[in-house]
Amino acid sequence: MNQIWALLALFALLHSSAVPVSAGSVDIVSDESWTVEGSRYIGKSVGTWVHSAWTSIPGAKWIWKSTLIENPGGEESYMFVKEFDIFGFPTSSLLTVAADNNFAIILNGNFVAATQDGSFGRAKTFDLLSKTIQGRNVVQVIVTNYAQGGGNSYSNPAGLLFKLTVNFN
Ligand SMILES: [Ca+2]
Repeated sequence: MNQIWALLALFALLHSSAVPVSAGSVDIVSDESWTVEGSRYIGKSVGTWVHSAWTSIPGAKWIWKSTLIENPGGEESYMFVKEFDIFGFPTSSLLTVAADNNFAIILNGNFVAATQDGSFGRAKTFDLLSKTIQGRNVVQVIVTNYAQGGGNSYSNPAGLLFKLTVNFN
């Protein structure tokens, strides 16, 4: 009989101390942990030189393939890739993003948005809830820097600034 009570007590203890599934929030930001892919290149993102006309997003860094761009006189594109995990069911997913010059965004294989007019002076926001999933997510951002004839790394810089805030249950 004592053994039964001991088992019941143990069960109650285990039950009460079980870790509950808790709601949370996570920020996915541009930083040095992203992968950068080009037509003949793959590497890690780096913090890039920041132009005074560029906007800012708290917690996010302007990133590029290199600190100073290598080809300011020609148009070039790189794809920035980040994998992240959401440990619950997403209840909101809000993206704030800016780029010099243009971006196209794909989340989990789904097209999100693209700009044609540049967006480095003011960030744009997008609701990504319908494309954000529980578990592993992959975001890809293709950024194109326009050519500037006679330009240099300071007159024609390039960068991506990104912050996705996901709330989950
Ligand atoms: Ca530029």
